[in-house]
Amino acid sequence: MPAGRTPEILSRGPGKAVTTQPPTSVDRRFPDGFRWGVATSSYQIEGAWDEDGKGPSIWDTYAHTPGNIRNDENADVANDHYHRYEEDVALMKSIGAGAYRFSIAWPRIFPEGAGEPNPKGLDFYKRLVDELLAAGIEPFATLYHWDLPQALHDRYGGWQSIETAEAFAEYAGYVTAQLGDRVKHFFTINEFRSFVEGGYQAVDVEVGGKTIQLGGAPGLRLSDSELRQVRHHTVLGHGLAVQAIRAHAPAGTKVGFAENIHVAVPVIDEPEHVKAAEKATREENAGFMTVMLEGRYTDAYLAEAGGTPKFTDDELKTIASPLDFVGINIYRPGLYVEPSDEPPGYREIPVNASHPKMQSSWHLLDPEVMYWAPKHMQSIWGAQSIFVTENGCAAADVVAEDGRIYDSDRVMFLRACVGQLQRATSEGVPVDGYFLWSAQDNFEWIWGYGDRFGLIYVDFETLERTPKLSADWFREAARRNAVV
Ligand code: GBH
Repeated sequence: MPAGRTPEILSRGPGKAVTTQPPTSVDRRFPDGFRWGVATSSYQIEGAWDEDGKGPSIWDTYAHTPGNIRNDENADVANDHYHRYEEDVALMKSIGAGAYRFSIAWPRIFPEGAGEPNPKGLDFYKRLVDELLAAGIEPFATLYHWDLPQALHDRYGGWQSIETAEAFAEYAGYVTAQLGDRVKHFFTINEFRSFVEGGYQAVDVEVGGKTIQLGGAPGLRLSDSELRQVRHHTVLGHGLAVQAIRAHAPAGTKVGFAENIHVAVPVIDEPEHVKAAEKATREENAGFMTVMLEGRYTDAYLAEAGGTPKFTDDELKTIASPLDFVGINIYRPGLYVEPSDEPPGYREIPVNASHPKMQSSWHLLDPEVMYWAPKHMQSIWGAQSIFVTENGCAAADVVAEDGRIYDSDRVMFLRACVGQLQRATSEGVPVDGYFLWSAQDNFEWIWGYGDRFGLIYVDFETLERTPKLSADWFREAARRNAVV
């Protein structure tokens, strides 16, 4: 086609200009009151690992042990957020975030895991929350994002023992009573699946010619039956914490979990296939989400290798304590299924080697998970308030000569994901907010500082922060409350 000519498909007959759409077509908007937030976690950004009376966590210990983290990095300083939180809140405001999901480091509050609280640790979160509220950013706090007090690991073997679940509830009751005047939404535990499977049954992985353990702290290699008991203690810890929060936090405090849903995606959007995907999602999450929402382990889960975990009916009731909302972290498809005439009524299908990926080695790309995950939460468990507590991707970000960071691949990823989320809300799926992972580049666990997930670029030499192109995209989406 000669340059300068309007392609046939764009012209509306002779002489008529192409009519441009209004800035946001109504059908791409989210419901009123939808929250646009960003997320982080304590160990990944705070630094100040031994300041103001903080006790060590299992992640301090793990990262200080050579060979555990790619390139032997640690988060002793990380983003130095502990000292730069005012700047970080201002940056969040400038990129248009209306909500912020952060986590509280348990060993700052109880350096020994239990017993005497440390007022200076608590004070940091009070100052942070005051700063957020002054900036018009709504705080959402996660109580456990994997940085278990080392003392509890030494004393009880961490989540291997019920004592850790009980200590978690005590900490949850205390900290929500202290912060409940200014924080209205709490998440108990972040990604049960990731820290349990990864931390308590580690497996080796080859990275750049060396072998490291996939998963992370505490880096144990338990048997299947031991692992099943650990899972049980974490969901019990969640349930006990919910009860402690109801007992001690101010009335009206809202609580839920934040789990990485292992979501089954139907390849074909047709009722039989969708039903197969719902069955698979329920079974795939049996040890965590399903028991928290149903108060029972599925028969298939109880029959699996490793035997039945030890539990009582009372514990099951506690585990399924009523919640105000559910939080789901959504990054990748968990599995693809098709219907089957054989029990259990679905069949997992292999993932093609050519399946597209984002930068992290585990990060298979399929934006439709942002549609199916909340949709399944509603259709399987009748969820009435859903938050997407994390979604985002790592990208190979570099600072261009003009000083900017052109992460067009992240913009593509976000637009596609948020588009599918909007498809769900437009069908009436009750999603009340979206938290992008992450506010800033940070310490990505065993992968160290290589996998950048931020809307804001961080130079880890100077700790200078620079919003990326994707931050512009986020600000505009939040401003219009729509897919842009
Ligand atoms: C979340 O985990 C975390 O909550 C957050 O702290 C983290 O920084 C962020 O997402 C980005 O990773 O068996 O190959 O899938 C993300 C999900 C689950 C990814 C466990 C890695 C193990 C490797 N993670 N998964 S694999």
